[in-house]
Amino acid sequence: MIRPTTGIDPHQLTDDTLREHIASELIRTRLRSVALTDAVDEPDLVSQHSPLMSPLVWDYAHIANQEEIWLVRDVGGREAVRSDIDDMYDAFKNPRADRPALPLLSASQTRGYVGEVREKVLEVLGTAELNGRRLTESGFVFGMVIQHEQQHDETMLATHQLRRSGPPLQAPAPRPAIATPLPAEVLIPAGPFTMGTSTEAWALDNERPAHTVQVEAFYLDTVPVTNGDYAAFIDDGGYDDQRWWTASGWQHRNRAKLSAPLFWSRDADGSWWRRSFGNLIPVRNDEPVLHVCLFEAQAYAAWAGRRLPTEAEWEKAARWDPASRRSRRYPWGDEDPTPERANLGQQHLRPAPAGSYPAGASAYGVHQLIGDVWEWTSSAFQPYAGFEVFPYDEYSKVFFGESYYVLRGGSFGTDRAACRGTFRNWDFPIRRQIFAGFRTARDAS
Ligand code: AVJ
Ligand code: FE
Repeated sequence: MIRPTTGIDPHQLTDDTLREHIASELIRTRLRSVALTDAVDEPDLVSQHSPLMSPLVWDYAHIANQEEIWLVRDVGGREAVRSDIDDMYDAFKNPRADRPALPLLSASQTRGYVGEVREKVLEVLGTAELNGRRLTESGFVFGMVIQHEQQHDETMLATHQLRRSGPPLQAPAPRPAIATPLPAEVLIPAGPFTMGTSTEAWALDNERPAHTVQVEAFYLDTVPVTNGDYAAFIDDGGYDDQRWWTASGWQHRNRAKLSAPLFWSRDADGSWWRRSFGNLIPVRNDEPVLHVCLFEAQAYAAWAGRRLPTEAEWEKAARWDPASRRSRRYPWGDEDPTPERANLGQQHLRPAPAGSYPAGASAYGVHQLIGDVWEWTSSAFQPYAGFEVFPYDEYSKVFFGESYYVLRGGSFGTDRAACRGTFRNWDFPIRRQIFAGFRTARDAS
Protein backbone atom coordinates (compact mmCIF):
# COMPACT_ATOMS: atom_id res chain seq x y z
CA MET A 1 0.00 0.00 0.00
CA ILE A 2 2.82 2.45 0.84
CA ARG A 3 5.14 0.65 -1.52
CA PRO A 4 7.81 2.92 -2.95
CA THR A 5 7.84 3.03 -6.73
CA THR A 6 10.94 4.80 -7.92
CA GLY A 7 13.11 5.43 -4.84
CA ILE A 8 15.86 3.05 -3.82
CA ASP A 9 13.82 0.36 -2.16
CA PRO A 10 16.06 -2.30 -0.63
CA HIS A 11 13.16 -4.80 -0.96
CA GLN A 12 13.35 -4.57 -4.72
CA LEU A 13 17.09 -4.85 -5.20
CA THR A 14 18.75 -8.08 -6.25
CA ASP A 15 21.14 -9.52 -3.70
CA ASP A 16 24.25 -8.14 -5.43
CA THR A 17 22.77 -4.72 -5.99
CA LEU A 18 21.67 -4.60 -2.35
CA ARG A 19 25.21 -5.38 -1.19
CA GLU A 20 26.57 -2.68 -3.48
CA HIS A 21 24.00 -0.20 -2.23
CA ILE A 22 24.91 -0.97 1.40
CA ALA A 23 28.64 -0.68 0.68
CA SER A 24 28.24 2.67 -1.03
CA GLU A 25 26.07 4.02 1.80
CA LEU A 26 28.60 2.81 4.41
CA ILE A 27 31.43 4.51 2.52
CA ARG A 28 29.51 7.72 1.84
CA THR A 29 28.59 7.93 5.51
CA ARG A 30 32.14 7.30 6.66
CA LEU A 31 33.44 10.16 4.48
CA ARG A 32 31.21 12.46 6.50
CA SER A 33 32.43 11.13 9.86
CA VAL A 34 36.03 11.51 8.69
CA ALA A 35 35.41 15.11 7.62
CA LEU A 36 33.75 15.95 10.95
CA THR A 37 36.64 14.50 12.95
CA ASP A 38 39.41 15.81 10.67
CA ALA A 39 38.02 19.34 11.01
CA VAL A 40 39.85 20.00 14.29
CA ASP A 41 43.15 19.07 15.94
CA GLU A 42 43.58 16.49 18.71
CA PRO A 43 42.88 18.85 21.65
CA ASP A 44 39.48 19.80 20.20
CA LEU A 45 38.74 16.16 19.40
CA VAL A 46 39.25 14.90 22.93
CA SER A 47 37.88 17.83 24.92
CA GLN A 48 34.27 18.42 25.84
CA HIS A 49 32.82 21.56 24.26
CA SER A 50 29.55 21.47 26.19
CA PRO A 51 28.25 19.29 29.03
CA LEU A 52 25.40 18.41 26.65
CA MET A 53 27.75 16.78 24.19
CA SER A 54 30.39 14.06 24.08
CA PRO A 55 33.99 14.63 23.10
CA LEU A 56 34.10 14.10 19.32
CA VAL A 57 36.39 11.08 19.78
CA TRP A 58 33.75 9.45 21.97
CA ASP A 59 31.12 9.73 19.20
CA TYR A 60 33.55 8.39 16.63
CA ALA A 61 34.59 5.33 18.66
CA HIS A 62 30.95 4.76 19.72
CA ILE A 63 29.97 4.68 16.03
CA ALA A 64 32.57 1.95 15.43
CA ASN A 65 31.65 0.08 18.61
CA GLN A 66 27.98 -0.15 17.58
CA GLU A 67 29.05 -1.19 14.09
CA GLU A 68 31.26 -3.89 15.58
CA ILE A 69 28.54 -5.18 17.93
CA TRP A 70 25.85 -5.47 15.24
CA LEU A 71 27.77 -6.25 12.07
CA VAL A 72 31.04 -7.94 13.07
CA ARG A 73 29.83 -9.95 16.08
CA ASP A 74 26.11 -10.47 15.46
CA VAL A 75 25.76 -10.68 11.67
CA GLY A 76 29.32 -11.89 11.00
CA GLY A 77 29.51 -14.22 14.02
CA ARG A 78 33.13 -13.12 14.43
CA GLU A 79 35.41 -12.50 17.37
CA ALA A 80 35.23 -9.11 19.06
CA VAL A 81 37.67 -6.53 17.74
CA ARG A 82 37.77 -4.87 21.17
CA SER A 83 35.33 -6.30 23.73
CA ASP A 84 37.13 -4.44 26.53
CA ILE A 85 35.79 -1.04 25.47
CA ASP A 86 32.09 -1.85 25.10
CA ASP A 87 31.18 -0.31 28.45
CA MET A 88 33.11 2.90 27.83
CA TYR A 89 31.24 3.51 24.59
CA ASP A 90 27.84 2.43 25.89
CA ALA A 91 25.67 5.56 25.94
CA PHE A 92 23.55 4.21 28.80
CA LYS A 93 26.42 3.34 31.10
CA ASN A 94 28.01 6.77 30.64
CA PRO A 95 25.95 9.98 30.59
CA ARG A 96 27.36 12.60 28.23
CA ALA A 97 28.61 14.81 31.05
CA ASP A 98 30.80 11.94 32.37
CA ARG A 99 32.36 10.94 29.07
CA PRO A 100 35.42 13.23 29.13
CA ALA A 101 36.56 11.64 32.41
CA LEU A 102 36.72 8.15 30.84
CA PRO A 103 40.07 6.70 29.73
CA LEU A 104 38.99 7.18 26.11
CA LEU A 105 41.01 5.95 23.14
CA SER A 106 43.24 8.70 21.76
CA ALA A 107 42.48 10.21 18.38
CA SER A 108 44.89 7.89 16.56
CA GLN A 109 43.75 4.81 18.50
CA THR A 110 40.18 5.73 17.64
CA ARG A 111 41.00 6.07 13.95
CA GLY A 112 42.76 2.71 14.06
CA TYR A 113 39.78 1.03 15.74
CA VAL A 114 37.27 2.63 13.37
CA GLY A 115 39.26 1.40 10.36
CA GLU A 116 39.74 -2.11 11.69
CA VAL A 117 36.02 -2.54 12.34
CA ARG A 118 35.12 -1.23 8.91
CA GLU A 119 37.52 -3.58 7.16
CA LYS A 120 35.85 -6.57 8.85
CA VAL A 121 32.38 -5.22 8.11
CA LEU A 122 33.09 -5.03 4.40
CA GLU A 123 34.24 -8.67 4.52
CA VAL A 124 31.08 -9.66 6.39
CA LEU A 125 28.96 -7.75 3.88
CA GLY A 126 30.48 -9.78 1.04
CA THR A 127 29.34 -13.11 2.46
CA ALA A 128 26.55 -12.52 4.98
CA GLU A 129 23.20 -14.18 4.40
CA LEU A 130 20.84 -11.22 3.86
CA ASN A 131 17.63 -13.15 3.99
CA GLY A 132 16.08 -15.66 6.31
CA ARG A 133 16.55 -13.60 9.45
CA ARG A 134 14.52 -10.52 10.28
CA LEU A 135 17.63 -8.61 11.41
CA THR A 136 19.29 -8.83 8.00
CA GLU A 137 16.15 -8.90 5.82
CA SER A 138 16.66 -6.41 2.97
CA GLY A 139 19.86 -5.36 4.71
CA PHE A 140 17.96 -3.82 7.65
CA VAL A 141 20.72 -4.02 10.26
CA PHE A 142 23.23 -2.49 7.85
CA GLY A 143 20.74 0.31 7.24
CA MET A 144 20.30 0.72 10.99
CA VAL A 145 24.06 1.02 11.50
CA ILE A 146 24.34 3.52 8.61
CA GLN A 147 21.55 5.62 10.13
CA HIS A 148 23.17 5.39 13.55
CA GLU A 149 26.43 6.77 12.17
CA GLN A 150 24.57 9.55 10.35
CA GLN A 151 22.69 10.44 13.53
CA HIS A 152 25.94 10.74 15.44
CA ASP A 153 27.35 12.81 12.58
CA GLU A 154 24.52 15.28 13.11
CA THR A 155 25.30 15.21 16.83
CA MET A 156 28.96 15.90 16.05
CA LEU A 157 27.86 18.77 13.83
CA ALA A 158 25.94 20.20 16.80
CA THR A 159 29.14 19.84 18.85
CA HIS A 160 30.98 21.87 16.21
CA GLN A 161 28.30 24.54 16.47
CA LEU A 162 28.86 24.71 20.25
CA ARG A 163 32.64 24.78 20.22
CA ARG A 164 34.44 28.08 20.87
CA SER A 165 37.95 26.96 19.90
CA GLY A 166 39.52 25.68 16.70
CA PRO A 167 38.77 26.66 13.11
CA PRO A 168 35.26 27.70 12.00
CA LEU A 169 33.38 25.40 9.60
CA GLN A 170 32.59 26.75 6.15
CA ALA A 171 30.17 25.61 3.45
CA PRO A 172 28.42 27.26 0.51
CA ALA A 173 25.10 28.98 1.30
CA PRO A 174 21.99 27.37 -0.15
CA ARG A 175 20.83 29.03 -3.36
CA PRO A 176 17.33 30.32 -2.73
CA ALA A 177 14.70 29.37 -5.29
CA ILE A 178 13.16 32.22 -7.27
CA ALA A 179 10.61 33.44 -4.80
CA THR A 180 7.04 32.93 -5.88
CA PRO A 181 4.53 34.38 -3.43
CA LEU A 182 3.11 31.57 -1.31
CA PRO A 183 -0.06 31.56 0.78
CA ALA A 184 0.72 31.89 4.50
CA GLU A 185 -1.10 28.67 5.31
CA VAL A 186 -2.57 25.60 3.70
CA LEU A 187 -5.85 23.85 4.56
CA ILE A 188 -5.54 20.14 5.28
CA PRO A 189 -9.12 18.81 5.11
CA ALA A 190 -10.51 16.38 7.67
CA GLY A 191 -10.13 12.69 7.01
CA PRO A 192 -8.09 9.60 7.66
CA PHE A 193 -4.53 9.02 6.52
CA THR A 194 -1.94 6.28 6.88
CA MET A 195 0.64 7.14 9.54
CA GLY A 196 3.89 5.21 9.94
CA THR A 197 5.05 2.37 7.75
CA SER A 198 5.09 -1.40 7.60
CA THR A 199 6.92 -1.59 4.29
CA GLU A 200 9.85 0.86 4.33
CA ALA A 201 12.78 -1.59 4.56
CA TRP A 202 15.10 0.51 6.71
CA ALA A 203 12.47 2.27 8.84
CA LEU A 204 13.24 1.97 12.54
CA ASP A 205 10.98 0.33 15.11
CA ASN A 206 9.25 3.52 16.31
CA GLU A 207 8.01 4.32 12.76
CA ARG A 208 6.06 1.06 12.65
CA PRO A 209 3.45 -0.23 12.02
CA ALA A 210 1.40 1.65 9.39
CA HIS A 211 -1.95 2.55 10.92
CA THR A 212 -4.93 4.73 10.08
CA VAL A 213 -5.34 8.00 11.93
CA GLN A 214 -8.33 10.33 11.69
CA VAL A 215 -7.25 13.98 11.56
CA GLU A 216 -9.65 16.92 11.87
CA ALA A 217 -9.37 19.79 9.38
CA PHE A 218 -6.57 22.21 10.21
CA TYR A 219 -4.42 24.91 8.68
CA LEU A 220 -0.64 24.56 8.60
CA ASP A 221 1.99 27.22 7.84
CA THR A 222 3.22 26.83 4.28
CA VAL A 223 6.80 27.42 5.43
CA PRO A 224 8.67 27.25 8.74
CA VAL A 225 8.52 30.28 11.06
CA THR A 226 11.30 32.66 10.00
CA ASN A 227 13.82 34.73 11.93
CA GLY A 228 11.92 37.86 10.90
CA ASP A 229 8.66 36.45 12.31
CA TYR A 230 10.44 35.38 15.46
CA ALA A 231 12.20 38.74 15.94
CA ALA A 232 8.75 40.39 15.86
CA PHE A 233 7.73 38.17 18.77
CA ILE A 234 10.87 39.22 20.67
CA ASP A 235 10.31 42.92 19.87
CA ASP A 236 6.71 42.66 21.03
CA GLY A 237 7.98 41.58 24.46
CA GLY A 238 7.05 37.95 23.90
CA TYR A 239 9.76 36.65 26.21
CA ASP A 240 8.48 38.85 29.06
CA ASP A 241 4.80 38.08 28.76
CA GLN A 242 3.75 35.07 30.78
CA ARG A 243 0.46 34.85 28.87
CA TRP A 244 2.19 33.19 25.92
CA TRP A 245 4.09 30.58 27.88
CA THR A 246 2.97 27.25 29.29
CA ALA A 247 3.54 26.83 33.04
CA SER A 248 6.63 24.67 32.55
CA GLY A 249 7.78 26.91 29.70
CA TRP A 250 7.62 30.02 31.88
CA GLN A 251 9.46 28.24 34.67
CA HIS A 252 12.19 27.25 32.26
CA ARG A 253 12.32 30.73 30.68
CA ASN A 254 13.02 32.11 34.18
CA ARG A 255 15.51 29.46 35.20
CA ALA A 256 17.47 29.58 31.93
CA LYS A 257 16.96 33.35 31.45
CA LEU A 258 15.76 32.86 27.89
CA SER A 259 15.57 36.05 25.84
CA ALA A 260 16.35 35.01 22.22
CA PRO A 261 17.27 31.86 20.29
CA LEU A 262 20.53 30.19 21.31
CA PHE A 263 23.57 31.74 19.60
CA TRP A 264 21.79 35.09 18.91
CA SER A 265 23.20 38.44 20.03
CA ARG A 266 22.11 42.00 19.38
CA ASP A 267 24.40 44.89 18.58
CA ALA A 268 24.06 48.54 19.66
CA ASP A 269 21.89 49.53 16.69
CA GLY A 270 19.48 46.70 17.43
CA SER A 271 20.37 44.31 14.62
CA TRP A 272 20.58 40.61 15.35
CA TRP A 273 23.63 38.44 14.73
CA ARG A 274 24.12 34.76 15.23
CA ARG A 275 27.11 32.56 15.77
CA SER A 276 27.15 29.83 13.13
CA PHE A 277 29.94 27.23 13.32
CA GLY A 278 32.42 29.80 14.57
CA ASN A 279 31.35 32.57 12.17
CA LEU A 280 29.38 35.61 13.34
CA ILE A 281 26.75 36.26 10.67
CA PRO A 282 23.75 38.59 10.36
CA VAL A 283 20.41 37.01 11.18
CA ARG A 284 18.49 36.82 7.90
CA ASN A 285 14.82 37.66 8.22
CA ASP A 286 13.74 35.19 5.54
CA GLU A 287 15.51 32.14 7.00
CA PRO A 288 13.72 29.61 9.21
CA VAL A 289 14.43 30.25 12.89
CA LEU A 290 16.91 27.79 14.40
CA HIS A 291 18.01 26.78 17.91
CA VAL A 292 14.77 27.33 19.78
CA CYS A 293 13.37 24.92 22.36
CA LEU A 294 9.84 23.52 22.43
CA PHE A 295 8.82 26.10 25.05
CA GLU A 296 9.91 29.01 22.86
CA ALA A 297 8.11 27.48 19.87
CA GLN A 298 4.93 27.12 21.94
CA ALA A 299 5.17 30.70 23.24
CA TYR A 300 5.65 32.08 19.74
CA ALA A 301 2.67 30.08 18.47
CA ALA A 302 0.44 31.32 21.31
CA TRP A 303 1.53 34.92 20.64
CA ALA A 304 0.63 34.43 16.97
CA GLY A 305 -2.82 33.11 17.97
CA ARG A 306 -1.87 29.65 16.80
CA ARG A 307 -0.46 26.35 18.10
CA LEU A 308 2.10 23.74 17.12
CA PRO A 309 0.91 20.89 14.88
CA THR A 310 0.55 17.44 16.38
CA GLU A 311 2.84 14.77 15.04
CA ALA A 312 -0.07 13.18 13.14
CA GLU A 313 -0.99 16.52 11.56
CA TRP A 314 2.60 17.05 10.48
CA GLU A 315 2.83 13.62 8.90
CA LYS A 316 -0.50 13.90 7.12
CA ALA A 317 0.51 17.27 5.63
CA ALA A 318 3.82 15.74 4.58
CA ARG A 319 2.79 12.35 3.21
CA TRP A 320 -0.87 12.04 2.36
CA ASP A 321 -1.75 12.34 -1.29
CA PRO A 322 -5.47 13.08 -1.49
CA ALA A 323 -5.54 12.21 -5.22
CA SER A 324 -4.23 8.66 -4.87
CA ARG A 325 -5.44 8.29 -1.25
CA ARG A 326 -2.13 6.93 -0.04
CA SER A 327 0.80 8.08 2.07
CA ARG A 328 4.04 8.72 0.20
CA ARG A 329 7.60 8.21 1.44
CA TYR A 330 8.37 11.93 1.18
CA PRO A 331 6.35 15.11 0.64
CA TRP A 332 7.13 15.17 -3.09
CA GLY A 333 6.48 11.48 -3.73
CA ASP A 334 8.34 8.21 -3.36
CA GLU A 335 11.68 9.14 -4.90
CA ASP A 336 14.69 9.65 -2.67
CA PRO A 337 15.76 13.18 -1.69
CA THR A 338 17.91 15.16 -4.13
CA PRO A 339 19.62 18.55 -3.74
CA GLU A 340 16.71 20.10 -5.69
CA ARG A 341 14.12 18.78 -3.25
CA ALA A 342 15.55 19.35 0.20
CA ASN A 343 18.36 20.96 2.16
CA LEU A 344 19.83 17.85 3.78
CA GLY A 345 23.20 16.22 4.37
CA GLN A 346 25.29 19.13 5.57
CA GLN A 347 25.77 20.43 2.02
CA HIS A 348 24.99 23.83 3.50
CA LEU A 349 25.53 24.86 7.09
CA ARG A 350 22.28 26.80 7.40
CA PRO A 351 18.63 26.54 6.48
CA ALA A 352 17.52 27.93 3.12
CA PRO A 353 15.20 30.96 2.94
CA ALA A 354 11.52 30.18 3.48
CA GLY A 355 9.89 29.29 0.17
CA SER A 356 12.96 27.54 -1.21
CA TYR A 357 12.72 24.01 -2.61
CA PRO A 358 9.41 24.26 -4.50
CA ALA A 359 10.29 20.82 -5.95
CA GLY A 360 10.05 19.43 -2.42
CA ALA A 361 6.52 20.65 -1.65
CA SER A 362 3.91 18.15 -0.46
CA ALA A 363 0.70 17.22 -2.26
CA TYR A 364 -1.10 19.89 -0.22
CA GLY A 365 1.52 22.52 -1.13
CA VAL A 366 3.42 22.64 2.17
CA HIS A 367 7.09 23.58 1.68
CA GLN A 368 10.35 22.56 3.35
CA LEU A 369 8.90 19.78 5.49
CA ILE A 370 12.02 17.71 4.86
CA GLY A 371 15.38 19.35 5.52
CA ASP A 372 16.35 22.88 6.65
CA VAL A 373 15.24 22.63 10.32
CA TRP A 374 13.81 19.89 12.53
CA GLU A 375 10.27 20.90 13.45
CA TRP A 376 8.94 20.68 16.99
CA THR A 377 5.50 19.12 17.30
CA SER A 378 3.06 19.24 20.22
CA SER A 379 3.25 15.45 20.64
CA ALA A 380 5.15 13.55 23.30
CA PHE A 381 7.20 10.60 22.02
CA GLN A 382 4.89 7.59 22.35
CA PRO A 383 4.77 4.21 20.62
CA TYR A 384 2.22 3.64 17.86
CA ALA A 385 -0.45 1.02 18.55
CA GLY A 386 1.13 -2.30 17.60
CA PHE A 387 4.69 -1.11 18.28
CA GLU A 388 7.26 -3.88 18.69
CA VAL A 389 10.81 -3.35 19.91
CA PHE A 390 13.24 -4.12 17.10
CA PRO A 391 16.02 -4.92 17.46
CA TYR A 392 16.94 -3.34 20.83
CA ASP A 393 15.17 -1.54 23.71
CA GLU A 394 17.57 1.40 23.86
CA TYR A 395 16.82 2.77 20.42
CA SER A 396 13.22 3.84 21.14
CA LYS A 397 11.47 1.96 23.90
CA VAL A 398 13.29 3.42 26.88
CA PHE A 399 12.49 6.95 25.67
CA PHE A 400 8.72 6.59 25.29
CA GLY A 401 6.60 8.63 27.69
CA GLU A 402 5.88 12.25 28.48
CA SER A 403 9.49 13.44 28.90
CA TYR A 404 10.47 13.73 25.24
CA TYR A 405 8.75 15.58 22.40
CA VAL A 406 8.76 14.64 18.76
CA LEU A 407 10.57 16.58 16.06
CA ARG A 408 9.96 15.87 12.39
CA GLY A 409 11.47 16.43 8.99
CA GLY A 410 15.25 16.63 9.46
CA SER A 411 17.59 19.58 9.21
CA PHE A 412 20.38 20.77 6.90
CA GLY A 413 22.61 18.59 9.10
CA THR A 414 20.55 15.39 8.66
CA ASP A 415 21.61 12.89 6.04
CA ARG A 416 19.03 11.53 3.59
CA ALA A 417 19.71 8.02 4.93
CA ALA A 418 18.43 9.13 8.35
CA CYS A 419 15.37 11.06 7.24
CA ARG A 420 12.03 10.28 5.58
CA GLY A 421 8.36 11.14 5.90
CA THR A 422 7.88 8.62 8.71
CA PHE A 423 11.12 9.34 10.61
CA ARG A 424 10.65 10.34 14.27
CA ASN A 425 13.22 12.30 16.25
CA TRP A 426 12.75 13.31 19.87
CA ASP A 427 14.37 15.43 22.56
CA PHE A 428 13.69 17.16 25.86
CA PRO A 429 11.48 20.28 25.57
CA ILE A 430 14.33 22.50 26.82
CA ARG A 431 16.94 21.47 24.25
CA ARG A 432 18.19 24.16 21.85
CA GLN A 433 21.57 22.93 20.59
CA ILE A 434 19.83 20.69 18.04
CA PHE A 435 19.03 22.16 14.61
CA ALA A 436 15.40 22.75 15.46
CA GLY A 437 12.79 25.29 14.43
CA PHE A 438 9.04 24.89 13.93
CA ARG A 439 5.94 25.85 12.00
CA THR A 440 2.51 26.66 13.42
CA ALA A 441 -1.03 25.41 12.87
CA ARG A 442 -4.63 26.23 13.81
CA ASP A 443 -7.94 24.36 13.89
CA ALA A 444 -10.06 24.88 10.78
CA SER A 445 -13.37 24.80 12.62
C1 AVJ B 1 17.05 9.59 17.60
C2 AVJ B 1 18.61 11.40 17.59
C3 AVJ B 1 17.24 10.98 19.52
O1 AVJ B 1 21.01 10.76 19.25
O2 AVJ B 1 19.91 10.24 21.03
C4 AVJ B 1 22.01 7.58 18.54
C5 AVJ B 1 19.72 8.57 17.98
N1 AVJ B 1 20.30 6.47 19.26
N2 AVJ B 1 22.44 6.51 19.20
C6 AVJ B 1 20.08 10.20 19.82
C7 AVJ B 1 20.66 7.57 18.59
C8 AVJ B 1 21.42 5.84 19.64
C9 AVJ B 1 19.04 9.42 19.02
N3 AVJ B 1 18.00 10.34 18.43
FE1 FE C 1 24.48 6.03 19.53
